[in-house]
Amino acid sequence: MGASRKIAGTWVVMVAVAVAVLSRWVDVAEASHAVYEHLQSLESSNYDPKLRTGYHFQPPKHWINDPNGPMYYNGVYHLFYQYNPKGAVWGNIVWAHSVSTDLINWLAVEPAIHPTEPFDINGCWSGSATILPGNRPVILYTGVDTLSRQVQNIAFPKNLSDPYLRKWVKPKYNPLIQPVGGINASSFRDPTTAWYGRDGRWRLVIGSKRGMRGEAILYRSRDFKRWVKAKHALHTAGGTGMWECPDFYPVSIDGKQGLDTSEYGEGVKHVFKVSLDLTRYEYYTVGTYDQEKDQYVPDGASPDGNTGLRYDYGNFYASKTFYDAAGKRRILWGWANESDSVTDDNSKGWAGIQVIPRAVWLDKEGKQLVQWPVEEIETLRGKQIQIKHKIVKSGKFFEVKGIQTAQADVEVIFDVKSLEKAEPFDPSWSTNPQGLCGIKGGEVKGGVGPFGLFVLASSKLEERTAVFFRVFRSDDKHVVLMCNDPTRSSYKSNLYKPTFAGFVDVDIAKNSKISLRTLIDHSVVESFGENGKTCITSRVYPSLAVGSNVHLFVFNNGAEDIEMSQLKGWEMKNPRMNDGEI
Ligand code: DQQ
Repeated sequence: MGASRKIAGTWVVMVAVAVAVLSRWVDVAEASHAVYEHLQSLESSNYDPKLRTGYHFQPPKHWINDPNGPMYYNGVYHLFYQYNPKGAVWGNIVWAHSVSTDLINWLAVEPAIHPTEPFDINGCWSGSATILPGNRPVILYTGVDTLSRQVQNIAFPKNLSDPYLRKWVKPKYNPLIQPVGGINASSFRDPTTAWYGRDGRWRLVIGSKRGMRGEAILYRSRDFKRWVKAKHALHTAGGTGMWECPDFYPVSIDGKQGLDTSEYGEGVKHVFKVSLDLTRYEYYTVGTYDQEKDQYVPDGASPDGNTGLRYDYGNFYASKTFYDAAGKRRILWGWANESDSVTDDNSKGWAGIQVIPRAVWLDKEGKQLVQWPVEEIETLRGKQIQIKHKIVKSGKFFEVKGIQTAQADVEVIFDVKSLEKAEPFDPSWSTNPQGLCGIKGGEVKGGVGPFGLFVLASSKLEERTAVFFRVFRSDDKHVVLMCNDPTRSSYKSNLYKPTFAGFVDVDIAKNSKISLRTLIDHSVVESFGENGKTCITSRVYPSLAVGSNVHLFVFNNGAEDIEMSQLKGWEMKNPRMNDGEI
């Protein structure tokens, strides 16, 4: 069978495959997370530090999932997140809470929301923060009530003069919004940040589904207390299943500056993102929001569903953005689950991290977003090396020496001198970059590429994760694939080691150069292709390439020589990471 036929597939087949592959740790049911009752409250006797991240957001122990209600308030960044205080698998969820003044150093404060009331006694699930006029922050979250219905609740800070907003109160008039009028009570969750319309009404959406149609159900309110369901959803799409963690926000058509969630009008486009429970990946569209009709319509080039655009083509889910009024930017947080086995998660005593927060803005051409790690992360850069103008010959690799790279930030620019040997591109590959990377991984020789980095590698390359580009020639242009191939990342066999990939929207024939930045942190590799146009996060668990035995290589498995015009690498220091409560 031809390669193209192998990876061609309909929506249904792709979903079925994704579900089958992912169901080894994900229960694709209405609860959306696998439930391991016997492990939920099992304290680990040790908290294995070996592959813990050094500068990614992580509590000292136990399970974390979705980032919740990120906000900037009176000089402090707040990050809440779904947390199991008793074990390293999903369960017993509370809204854990950390604060920071720089998005890098975090202090843990007490959890903000616990299941205590009839309207949330069976779960305090994801939600968002909104800053109301008069500088008053509120949280909207999903509660699972005594009848196991998903309802939407509100919570307020108890004391606005506490700089860390440690205590939160839930008014007795909760729940604010209930699943009535035909709404499926077990598929009704994750309220967005609210936005304020020109007609004096607040709006928010809640993720849901009707049959297999994903829905963003819209509610309006004048007083933030009484919410009325709109006649039409803000947006829906057939065949996409449950929409978890919707996010809806404006972006400027010009420049990197972020916009407050209520901005509307000239010079503004909108972004709508959902986390698809069916595939456990996220997709977004860029489009137009008509506030009179309260409808969002994606642009033509921006498909809904699993062929659409992704913030990140790797292990990244349940993300949420917020407007950072201090930095005048929109910041994205996303959750990277483990790819390790549940037994190993349990014996490590920890599971899940948040990726490095990223500034996000609309690309110049208006068709996609661009993301870049917040600049504050650069304050962690320590010892540096730089290499310039090195030819990487066909089939060769070399080691980057001079810094430790278990915890590093690496920026590299490749110069592609000739595209003559680029492999032909089969058009049927165009909707499945991940499948293409699966058959043309880092070891498979090509024409122009694969070229890139072997990160978290052992000294003799027995273990390595390949992050690379591969250039194809199609009828009228060149197609650039960016790929993360962890198939040789570890000797351990019980790991989930999928190849992850996305295409990079770059005119390589015109530019000739392409850039790659990779944040390496023990068991996570976060890569940004062509200045943040395509991003891939991958979790890996080497057994040899650990600590001071981690190496970094540049490789080229293509027939064409490549010039590495520049490589800069920095060791990354440890920030304060939730090491004790305030
Ligand atoms: N996680 C939360 C839900 C959300 C899901 C529960 C997404 O609110 O839909 O922990 O990961």
